[in-house]
Amino acid sequence: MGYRVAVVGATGAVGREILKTLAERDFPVSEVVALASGRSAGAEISFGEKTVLKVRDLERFDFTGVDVALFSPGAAVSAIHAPRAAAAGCLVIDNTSQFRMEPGVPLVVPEVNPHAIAKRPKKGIIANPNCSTIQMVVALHPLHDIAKVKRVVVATYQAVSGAGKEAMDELWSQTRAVFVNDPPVVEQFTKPIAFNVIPHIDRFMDDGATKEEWKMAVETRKILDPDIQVVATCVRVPVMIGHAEAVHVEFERPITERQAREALRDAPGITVLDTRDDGGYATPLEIAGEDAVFVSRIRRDPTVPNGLAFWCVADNLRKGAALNAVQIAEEVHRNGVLKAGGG
Ligand code: 11C
Repeated sequence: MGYRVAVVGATGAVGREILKTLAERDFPVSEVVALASGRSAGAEISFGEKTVLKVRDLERFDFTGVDVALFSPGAAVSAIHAPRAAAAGCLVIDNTSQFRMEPGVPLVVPEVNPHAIAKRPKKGIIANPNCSTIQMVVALHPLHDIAKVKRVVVATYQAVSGAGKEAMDELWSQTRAVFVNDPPVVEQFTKPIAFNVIPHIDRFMDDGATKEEWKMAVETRKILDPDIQVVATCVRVPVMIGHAEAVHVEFERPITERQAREALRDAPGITVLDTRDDGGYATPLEIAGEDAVFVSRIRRDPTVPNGLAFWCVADNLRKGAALNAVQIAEEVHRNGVLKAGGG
């Protein structure tokens, strides 16, 4: 038994990672269809070591008979084609920001709220959270179970791959330009990203926060607990893959460092790397390609009652996007919500 699976946005950084993740894991697949815009139609893309898929035009594709579609084409494209796929009977797992906060659309991190997809959603769409939210809620969840998170202050250090393949190319070409004394060409970001950091991800909102910062707050509340207060500062850094976060948490009840460390160690999807000596913490460069959320620098925050601080790092293309989406597919397969041949 296997599912007919569509990957939408297959030629993008996340789409490619979804194909790679699907091929690596045990998700039962009978056929994979790679879809992208008409511009990419006809291009060839690998699925595993032996299969080459010909990319098909999303606009002309009929989703009838496709069991599950993993979408990562950009919010505007998902807005049109995800409901079309769902109306054809396909279960959509959407990685864009388009549907995340819509009532009736579950927003899911399988380690945290698998119960949100115990039934097939009426709209036929399950949303994958933003990458910076996913890794934070994976780390907060076991601590929340012990002492109830009240407030989070977080600063992010986000890799350029979060902004797509062209952004990765821009970091590369600007870095090279510095060495050969060429002026940097700035297209994907507001300022040069090579040898710089930029405190601006996604658009500005009326209150002065950016939409990336807003997403971290509202998505955390939808996934973990509607009472949690979050204030974020999201920063783009000249790193190719791997988002890092400095997280400061205030809890309702006391929690010791030792309790936190043990809970994090026992939690699914987390690796604690925290030896309090030179190099005894995770950094993006060494965790790119890994599935886990890495937690380091766990310590008490003495400036608030019941405070803890930690550092967490994850591969934003994998756990932050493709892997989480595939884990959602695995969960609906495991719990019987997904059925081959429709339903
Ligand atoms: C970034 N977190 O690093 C963003 C990418 O809402 O799905 C994901 C944007 C989103 O730029």
